[in-house]
Amino acid sequence: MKKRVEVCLSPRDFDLYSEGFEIIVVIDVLRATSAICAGLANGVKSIIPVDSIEKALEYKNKGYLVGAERKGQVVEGFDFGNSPYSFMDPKFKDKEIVLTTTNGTKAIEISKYSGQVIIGSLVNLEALTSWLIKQNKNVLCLCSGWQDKFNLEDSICAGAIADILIFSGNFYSEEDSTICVKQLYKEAKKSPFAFLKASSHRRRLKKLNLNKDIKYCLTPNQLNVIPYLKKNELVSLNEEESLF
Ligand code: 3SL
Repeated sequence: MKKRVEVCLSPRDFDLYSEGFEIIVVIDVLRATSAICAGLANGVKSIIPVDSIEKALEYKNKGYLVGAERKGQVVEGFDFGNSPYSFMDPKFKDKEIVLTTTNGTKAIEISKYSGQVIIGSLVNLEALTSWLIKQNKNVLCLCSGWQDKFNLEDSICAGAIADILIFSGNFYSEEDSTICVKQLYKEAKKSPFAFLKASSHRRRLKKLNLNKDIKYCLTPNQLNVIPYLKKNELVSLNEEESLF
């Protein structure tokens, strides 16, 4: 029997979609889920996502390396922010680090009680979709958006996941949100970077001189990593491991 894949366009709508999905793919292409993939692919042991600066501070006071981003910038007093390049720093190798971001870590927090959280982005699109096709589970893609608003980059990534899963023949969808993002992805597929030129978050990050991060995050299929939430930590799934 075919499984279902659907897309929730904003964390604000999550309650409308959250039932009946064993897997929740949290997507925050610019930049949280791309940074998480980059970190785990480059040897970070685990990443503890937290949804507030207060919780992040508690970890910092216990001696953890803690990243904190709000509105695209590193929060004063923290070790790093949300750039995928910070996560590639050899000093993070084999470390358990903590991260809080404006939207991505909040989306992880709200979804963790509804299904197995998996981290998705354009950078791990191929690895992620090949794995999802093999699981035989209902999949919900949750777009982190920007402060509860729809955004283009998470939507095209969700569209790509839904499109690839449905094309495999093992999945179907029913929701208009899923049809809509599949169409967007078809428009964006040739060059996500060019397609997103006018998007609000690309403009926001460009103003902060983060073009290098944008290029990295919008380049599909660079990493063979599938981060998943294990208790309260994001870790990389290894090939022999089965989650269900
Ligand atoms: O909202 C988030 O979680 C971040 O990814 C936003 S930013 O790209 O770091 O500005």
